[in-house]
Amino acid sequence: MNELLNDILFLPERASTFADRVDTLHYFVVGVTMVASLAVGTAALFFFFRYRRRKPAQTTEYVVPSVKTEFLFVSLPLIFFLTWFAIGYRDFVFYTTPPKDAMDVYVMGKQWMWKFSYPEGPNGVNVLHVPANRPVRLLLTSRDVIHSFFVPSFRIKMDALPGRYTQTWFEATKPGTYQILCTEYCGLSHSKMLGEVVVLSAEDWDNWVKEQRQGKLPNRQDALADLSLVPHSARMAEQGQALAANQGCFKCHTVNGEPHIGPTFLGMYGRLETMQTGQKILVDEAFITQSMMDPGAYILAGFPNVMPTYQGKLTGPQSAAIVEYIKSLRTPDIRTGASRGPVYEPLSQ
Ligand code: HEC
Ligand SMILES: [Cu+2]
Repeated sequence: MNELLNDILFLPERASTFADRVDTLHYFVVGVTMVASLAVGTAALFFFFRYRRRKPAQTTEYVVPSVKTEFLFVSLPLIFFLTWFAIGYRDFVFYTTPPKDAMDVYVMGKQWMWKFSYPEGPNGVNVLHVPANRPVRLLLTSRDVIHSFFVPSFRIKMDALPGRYTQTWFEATKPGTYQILCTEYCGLSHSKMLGEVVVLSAEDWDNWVKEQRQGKLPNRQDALADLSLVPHSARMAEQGQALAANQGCFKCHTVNGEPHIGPTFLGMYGRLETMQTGQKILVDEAFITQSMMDPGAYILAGFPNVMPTYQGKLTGPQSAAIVEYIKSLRTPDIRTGASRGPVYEPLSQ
């Protein structure tokens, strides 16, 4: 039945947990509107003939509709619209909330390819390997212009923006190969910016990870070329640590829990920070990246606005590596508390 409906509406295969939800709502909306427009069309045709003007002098009698019919005409569509909204809202929450145990993959779009890096090391160009039946969270960014990551069979689509992270997630339901398209016009070869997601069974996935560890992927060097500052074999967090040292982050940030000119990196990820404006922000990948690219956008309460911007100094994979490094400094004890103030009083006070 579902396959037939897919064919009628020319929908692509459904291969993620999200696809079923999207399509159910889609069928519901399309089905109801089709039935409704058919009913309106038939009624119109019927009225043309039944109430056509028969004599030149014929007049139409004045009709006063009952409150009941008026009520019916208002409430019936309203009920449908509200139901669609409720289902859509429920699915939206599902779609925007990656499960806590999701596996992270960094995605970088650039003219005209997709690069994927896993926190554990392996990298890929245009081919994303993931295990079936496991949630995967994608952290997307772009090296140049806006791109958009679209996997029709998963019904997911998310923009990749330069200097910023966006996220989306999916759980693939069956092993296979699925197409990735860029859906934001991004220049000359936009239409050739294609990739594929290879969904592997649990066993194949384990084998693939083992193979990657042994460095058998042919384009591995190529994918890591962006991280030229650090040895190619290092894991992402280690690469991040080397980059942070190289970029002078440790002049202002410690990793032992002590505040310095800036807040400590220890336990920073996942902390609920208070800004000078009183606004509270949860420190996630997007916020850490924004702090590096545009540090003046949000200033932490109790700290001076002295952090330089790293926009243009760090490539996408480099800032992803630093984010991964800061994430690796999670500690359960320090995580929930707010940052303490700086060790010195800022000059302006
Ligand atoms: C000149 C000192 C200085 C340098 C160098 C510096 N920072 Fe900062 N950083 C700060 C200060 C001060 C703050 C707090 C004020 C603010 O929010 O801008 C901060 C805030 C941050 C935040 C937000 C912290 C939070 O808890 O929300 C992050 C993330 C961050 N820095 C990362 C980095 C990284 C990564 C580097 C190196 C690439 C770096 N910083 C280099 C001084 C510095
Ligand atoms: Cu693109």
